[in-house]
This record gives sequence, structure tokens and C-alpha cells, in this order.
Amino acid sequence: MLPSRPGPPAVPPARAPVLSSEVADALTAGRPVVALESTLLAHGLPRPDNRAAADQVEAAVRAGGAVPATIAVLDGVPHVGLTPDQLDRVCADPDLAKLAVRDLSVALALGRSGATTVSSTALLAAAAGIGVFATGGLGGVHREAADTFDESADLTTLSRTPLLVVCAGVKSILDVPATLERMESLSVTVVGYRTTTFPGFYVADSGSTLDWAVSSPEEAAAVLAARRGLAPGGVVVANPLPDDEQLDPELHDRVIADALAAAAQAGVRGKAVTPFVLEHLHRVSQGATLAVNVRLVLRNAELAGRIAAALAALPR
Ligand code: PSU
Ligand code: MN
Repeated sequence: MLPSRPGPPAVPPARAPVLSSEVADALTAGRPVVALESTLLAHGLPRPDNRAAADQVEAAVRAGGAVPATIAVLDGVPHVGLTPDQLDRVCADPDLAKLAVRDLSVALALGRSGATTVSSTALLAAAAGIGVFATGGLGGVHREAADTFDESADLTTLSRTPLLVVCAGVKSILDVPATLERMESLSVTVVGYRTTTFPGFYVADSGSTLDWAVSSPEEAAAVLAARRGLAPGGVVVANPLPDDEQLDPELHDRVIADALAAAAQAGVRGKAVTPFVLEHLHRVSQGATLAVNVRLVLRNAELAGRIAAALAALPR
């Protein structure tokens, strides 16, 4: 018999998510927690104003009645709930990576840092035992996807991850009807919050409609609870801006077309498209898109806080 060889030098196993003490205490006690992504801070909002937005979003979750858990990977460690110093780092580093699910394993293994997208935030939140997540807009099917195959991993992750995401629809640069079709194929549950009009991120109406609406945080929580007992995968709650808080729809159509043309002209592709386009929009609209972007994230964070509170109140 061959002598048993000592194993190869061990590569340390990937770290389980590290929970902040506030998040850990809340989860242990069954109190409501809402996960927040860091890509929208690091790659969606301009520095240095993104740092104040990070605090405002966490405060909005608290106003809704839950503990905020912003998620990012720092030096190879996935963190669920960030300290003020860690939020400083996420918001200040211009070279921070953008980590979707497939990138997480590399960052963890090689000790890298990065902001988490909807897909990787959802995965880490679910691993930590968090059921509710707030963001701005989901990724989805890009216009031209028939040629480029550019479809966000957000969709496939939501088809497998038992979590409720509050958003203002999908990113406005996407093909919205195609994204809704893909969510149907992937069996992602989608409900409007007090509307069957699917919101268009900066604008209240994307032009697409939904089959279902929920009328309260309790109903939204009940849909997630029912889904969990039934099939893997998540629930999207689409929360539109009120008409008087949206971006002027005419300005919207003009600046989006302009930004997409600029991205095509500059040859920007793949995961760089969204940061490029958002920066362009904020500039050509003279900050109008930025103000609306922050407002819709705050509204989603507060609603997510209420839904998490309703979920925590359900009998287990
Ligand atoms: N929507 C925004 N700003 C953003 C994003 C979405 O208004 O920064 C981010 C989210 O983190 C989302 C990601 O998960 O873009 C999707 O990127 P991609 O299309 O490259 O998959
Ligand atoms: Mn993409």
C-alpha cells in the first residue's frame, strides 16, 4: 500500500460571512434585519457624496423598524453589517472591485476587497439568515442582449435565493419587457407595491404591467413566507416613486438615449456599462438623476424595514 501522503499545503477555506455584533444580536433574537448592497454606493453614486447616502439608507431601514446590514467583501472576508470605518473604505476606494456571485469566490480566496451587487448581496444575506433586502434597481436584460448576451446574474440568483428584494423596478437602461419575461421563465415572483404598474426606476411607470400587487408590508411578508414553503427562489417587490417625486419623463427619455449612445461610442461593455451610464446621466442631468436615485433607494430601504418587521412578527 502506498504510504499516505501528507495533504497538499492547505488553502484556507473561504470565510463564512462575518456578522456585525448588532446584526448578529438581532438575528439571534429574531428581530428584523434588512440587507443592503454596496455596489450602488461604490459604483452607482459619486464619491464623496456616496458616504452620506450610505448613512441615510441605513437610517431609512431603522425608520422602517429594522436593523440595516450593508454587505461588502473586505480583504477576502465577507462582512454583513459594516462599521463606519468599513463604510468609509467602501465609499472612498476608486479601485474597489464590483463583485457578482461568480467573483465572490476569487475575492474570498485571494483576499481581495469589493462591493457586492444584488446577486452577491442576496447570496451572502441568505447565508446569514436575512430574508429582506433593499436596493435601487435590479440588473436584468440589456437592450441589444440578443447580440451581446448581456443579462445580469441578478436574475438567476433571485431564481434560487429565498429572499425578498424591494426595488424601484430594474435599471432604466435595460430592456424592461424582456427582463420581466426572463423573471417569468426563472419563476421569480414579482409583485407591485400598491400598484400593478411596473416602475421604471427614475420614473413611476416603465410601460409594463404586473399581474399582482400587495397592499401592505404584512401582505409582502406573507408572500415571501408562502414562497419559502414552496420553491427555491425569491420575491421582488416593485415600489414606484410617487408621480411628483419622479424624474421628468421627457428628460428621462432624452438623457437615457444620450447615455446609451455615449456608452456605445466609448465601446464600454459588460459590467462597466452601468457605472459609466450612471455617471453620464448624473452629469448631463446636472444632478437630477442622482437626487432621484438617492430618493428611491431611501424609500425602498424604509419599506424593506417595514416588511422585515412584518416578517419577524409572523408565527414560525
Ligand atoms: N442599479 C442602479 N445602480 C447600480 C446597480 C443597479 O441603479 O449600481 C448595480 C446593482 O448592484 C446590480 C448591478 O446588482 O448594478 C448589476 O450589474 P450588471 O448589470 O453588471 O449585472
Ligand atoms: Mn452585465
